[in-house]
Amino acid sequence: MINLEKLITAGREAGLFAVGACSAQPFTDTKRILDERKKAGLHGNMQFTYRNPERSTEPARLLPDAKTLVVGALDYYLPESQTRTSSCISDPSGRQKSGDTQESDRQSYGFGNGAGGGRKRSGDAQELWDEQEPQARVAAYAQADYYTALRQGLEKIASILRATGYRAVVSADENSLVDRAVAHRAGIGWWGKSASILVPGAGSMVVLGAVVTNALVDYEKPDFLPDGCGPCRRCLDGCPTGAIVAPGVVDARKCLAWLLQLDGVFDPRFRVALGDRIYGCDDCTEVCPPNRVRFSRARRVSHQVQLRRSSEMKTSERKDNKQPQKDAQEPFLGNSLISGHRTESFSQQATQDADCPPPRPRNIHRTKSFSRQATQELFLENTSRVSVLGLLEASDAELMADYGRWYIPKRQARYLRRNALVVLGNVGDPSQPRVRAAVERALSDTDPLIVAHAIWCARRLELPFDVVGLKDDPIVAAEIERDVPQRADLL
Ligand code: B12
Ligand code: SF4
Ligand code: SF4
Repeated sequence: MINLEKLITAGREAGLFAVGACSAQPFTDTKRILDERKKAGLHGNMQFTYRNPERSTEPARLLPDAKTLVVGALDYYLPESQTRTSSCISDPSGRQKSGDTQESDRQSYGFGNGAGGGRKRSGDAQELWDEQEPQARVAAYAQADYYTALRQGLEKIASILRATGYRAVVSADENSLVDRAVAHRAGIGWWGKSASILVPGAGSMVVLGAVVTNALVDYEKPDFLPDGCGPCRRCLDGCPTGAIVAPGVVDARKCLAWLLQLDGVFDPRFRVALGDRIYGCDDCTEVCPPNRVRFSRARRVSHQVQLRRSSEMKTSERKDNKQPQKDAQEPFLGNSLISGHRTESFSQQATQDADCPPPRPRNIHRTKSFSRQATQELFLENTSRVSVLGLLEASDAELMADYGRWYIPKRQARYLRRNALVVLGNVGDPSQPRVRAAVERALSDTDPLIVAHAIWCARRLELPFDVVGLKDDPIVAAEIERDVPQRADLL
């Protein structure tokens, strides 16, 4: 019998926000739901856990004598004012660092600046964006490789189990488990109406995974956390496409996060709603009060830090200033949860902060140059935004090198261009020569998928267009016939 507290300590030291445990019995309800939703078409042709619901809901398929699931959640909300504590991120050699996280630690795991972060760099590299340049948004969970950090945390737990003679397999964001169902059973969080698991203290901005083991762990049977949503239904009302068709039920056919990952023609009904999103969608996350409380607190902390810094600057010249300085980077939340037990309730009292807008990327640098090099640097530098024109100007190899860790349909770069053309139609400025050049280039592409979306983009930007070679291709012909909603700002 393994002591759960030991596993919790190891997981938390390795950066996990919450750790819990539950039995590895099959998830029969989840299997039934997967089958029902698949039958009703709500899966929108997704594979993932829908490919083989039986396999995804039976932990014993991963480990034949599985007895326990040790579940971990990694907090992926990184406001500018808060850096991860050192224990979250070990360096590539596995050595744990002490003290506050340094910028270099964050970079070593691809933790860019997240939403709104901005690292000062020297020389020209800081001048990257033109103020007119169309930008596309990347959802927060994809702004860095959080799954690697999550798996490392879980591996730490697995290594303890293995060292004690047990078998342990890590699964996070794979198709072998339904991660939310596992986290829910372990009492890590409640099931939000958005369908996401909300962890007290972190909200829904966590990624989830588990260690499947044949060890018996001495956890008390966890209770399901009580519903923390109450009467709130902001996510249902705030979803731009109405994809949350009932509390906890997402119709993937309408979900922008899925439509960006689906192959074929981008569903014309949702192109305008796509707005400037290029990967993932954060609307149901951003409207959610428990998350907004965090944005609001981060703003306050950031403001306090700025005030403190400016006051420190003013007093630094005074040699007699011996005031103790509070650590500006101290985490303002977190590590309050052990084994799924709540120490902070986030339900409706959170709404006092709920009107704080979500953080938006700042530090968008400006330049007269639009090189792809700049796009790439921006992707590394400020991973919440990417250059739409940069995407359309890059080669396949460059796109896959830069964005290959995203889920790209069929691993084909043309889908990044397809999505970029829809975004360009929504946010591009047709008076810009570089925008017109990108549309013209796409119109003369040899790939009907690109030509079809370039036609939509040209129409949306109210640019004249001419299709030469592919008029008879069915998807191009359909696009020529299509009515395209006009952009109010261009009228
Ligand atoms: C396929 C998939 C998607 C698909 C489909 C999402 C979906 N809702 O099914 C798409 C591409 C759209 C997607 C989007 C996102 N995803 Co995703 N995705 C997955 C994946 C690979 C499988 C999910 C799955 O099995 N869905 C099947 C359906 C049936 O599950 P479900 O929608 O959760 O349905 C459950 C509830 O309805 C619940 N339930 C039943 N009755 C009731 C009644 C009520 C009242 C309630 C509240 C619930 C409830 O039971 C159902 C079955 O378990 C998992 C990784 C994994 N292996 O588990 C990540 C995962 C679910 N995704 C994740 C994330 C972060 C996201 C996004 C936030 C990313 C983004 N910003 O774009 C969005 C959120 C969209 C949303 N509102 O769900 C995280 C979720 C973390 C969390 N805190 O919950 C996961 C767990 C990845 C990970 N390992 O961390 N995702
Ligand atoms: S990810 Fe976006 S489109 Fe999908 S359910 Fe959430 S708000 Fe709706
Ligand atoms: S927006 Fe409201 S209803 Fe939706 S998950 Fe968040 S708290 Fe629950």
